[in-house]
Amino acid sequence: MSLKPDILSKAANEARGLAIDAVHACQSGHLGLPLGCAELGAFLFGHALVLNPDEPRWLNRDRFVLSAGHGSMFLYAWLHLSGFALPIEQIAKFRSLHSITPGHPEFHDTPGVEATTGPLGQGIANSVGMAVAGQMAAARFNTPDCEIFNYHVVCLAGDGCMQEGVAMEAVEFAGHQKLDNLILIYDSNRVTLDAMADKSQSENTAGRFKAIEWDVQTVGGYDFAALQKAFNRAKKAKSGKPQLIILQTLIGKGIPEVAGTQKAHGEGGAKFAEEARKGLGLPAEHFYVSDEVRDYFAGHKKSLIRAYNRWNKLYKAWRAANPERAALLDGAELKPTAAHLLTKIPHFAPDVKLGGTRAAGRDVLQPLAAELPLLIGGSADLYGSTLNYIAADKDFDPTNRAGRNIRFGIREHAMAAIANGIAYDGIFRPSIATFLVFADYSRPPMRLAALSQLPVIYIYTHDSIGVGEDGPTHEPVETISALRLIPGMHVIRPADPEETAGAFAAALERTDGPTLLALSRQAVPVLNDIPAALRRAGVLKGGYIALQETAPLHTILIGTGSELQLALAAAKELGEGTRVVSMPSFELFDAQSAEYKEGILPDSCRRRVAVEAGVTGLWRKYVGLDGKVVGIDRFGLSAPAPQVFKELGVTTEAVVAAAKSLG
Ligand SMILES: Cc1ncc(C[n+]2csc(CCOP(=O)(O)OP(=O)(O)O)c2C)c(N)n1
Repeated sequence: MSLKPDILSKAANEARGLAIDAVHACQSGHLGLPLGCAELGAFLFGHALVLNPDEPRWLNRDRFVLSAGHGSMFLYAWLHLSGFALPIEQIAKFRSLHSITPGHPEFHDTPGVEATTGPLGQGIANSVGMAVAGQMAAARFNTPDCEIFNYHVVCLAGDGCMQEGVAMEAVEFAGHQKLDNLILIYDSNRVTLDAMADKSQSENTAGRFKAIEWDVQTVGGYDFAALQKAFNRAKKAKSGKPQLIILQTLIGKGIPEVAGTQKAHGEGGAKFAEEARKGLGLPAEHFYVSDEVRDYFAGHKKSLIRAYNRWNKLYKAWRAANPERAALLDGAELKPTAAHLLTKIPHFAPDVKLGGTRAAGRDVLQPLAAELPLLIGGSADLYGSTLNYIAADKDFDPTNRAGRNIRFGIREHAMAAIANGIAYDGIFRPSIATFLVFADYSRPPMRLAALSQLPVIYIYTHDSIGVGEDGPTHEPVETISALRLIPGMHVIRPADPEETAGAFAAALERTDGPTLLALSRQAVPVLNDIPAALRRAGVLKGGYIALQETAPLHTILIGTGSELQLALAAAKELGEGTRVVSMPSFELFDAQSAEYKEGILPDSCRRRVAVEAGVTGLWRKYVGLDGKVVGIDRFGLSAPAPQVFKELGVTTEAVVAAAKSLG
């Protein structure tokens, strides 16, 4: 379809009107970006993006990510105008309870929203993840005569996103990986929140991006022909580089009282709504959209659906001609059960000698990767330690887009945000790895994965003071508890190889949120006294009886991860009335029925001791005020691991003493 600047220009002003009215109605929100980028919105949603508003998750859609999530009214206005299931009443309910137009875009709330954004910079990294997924999808599913996947990822970001460290990590990775299906549009309006941007930045953005192997164009924000030229060039570039378009805009354009200043960033301009509406040539009616604009977008939607139908025909032919690839792609919809996955993992030999549950993880991962070809992995330069390399496959890189192992470099924050992007994209299942203590470096996207219910798997190793010689900088003590506090995050800390098998199966079964697997560096004994099937199945319940008392119950010891062995050893000394509960996952245990939980931790037995090599606070919910926790409420020490455990009092003797002290 040819470019229609006149009607797009009219649509841009009407979108400005929607943003002004919505922000005015709730007296909050951000006008600066929706007003400053209105022409870009008209161009993208009224001309350039390949989408199907009736099928928002169409596999080959262009992905549009609003990284500057505070400008959410930009997205809502354009999703509304272009015919997504976002009616005008929802625009009028912007930011109100139970609307589908929350303050910042949320993945599950609104059709057409590709990613939850708002924490600045995340959306850029999410887009990089989507671009990775797009490259992988093309490599694994396209055939020489049939291009099923050729989508682009388009991201709109402001100064704030560009300043964030996570964005820098991600764009460096994108340049290195030559992700030429990625178009980043930088809303360069020279304003941030508090002040003009030159108060906090003086960089040469074009120079910065060129230095990290991006192509860069600069274009005025209000010239449709120039926008089209730049966008087409970016889409068709043969350089093999990701594409940056620096868009020169005027923040708050349309409200002259504030435009071009930081006063335009938020809701400040809303008080000039009536004058602004007049200045934009809009009638007094609020939430107004003209018939011409409606007709134009209705026509545009029809042409998008025609293109979608053409693709669908191609897709059907491709499915018929490539049944194996089609079946592989259908795997994106499959929900494997843990029980099924466990049948694929051979049992470990009772006398197996392994270097920690991380090594068990390595062995468990391989058959699962064979069973789930869309499972991919990555590590932040620690494959040698995290041991999560998918051995049957190779690296993902510009010469091998089908590779299932991603070398993220030492970029933990971007790694986790890129993994979110891969999960948002909807085709591949991402897992990533680093040392557990560096979860703090990847925590913001982990929180967003939980909020957005993304099934990302974190294989984080070196999970305690068992790290030993590397010392307190590398020994997580509070990290596991901190992760357990994220609503919706499942944390699983298995005790031995069979529990590790259960943990991986539980993580892969989950499709509605992220799972962290906390694995040990140091060797752990194989807990052969507990039947292997119970060790596996018990993990799926979060907690289970690892040692049944043989006399009337008088004490319950609760252990997790590498400390379960301490509880088991202590039980031998404490006598026949002692029960040991293995508790690899609080979240899975808490989700069990009241009867199940009562069966494991009967209310009648208050003599309880929990042991974990970490901070003690959260264990109170299982031991109560009457019980005791053997743990570590301080930082670790640099020494061989057995000495550190002893020095910090995480020992069998300490568990025995704690139990005896309960009287
Ligand atoms: C990680 C993070 N830090 C701070 C904020 C609060 N915040 C929202 S918008 C903004 C300024 C962003 O400036 P810019 O990207 O230039 O947006 P514009 O003013 O152009 O709308 C800030 C600091 C945030 N949303 N996320």
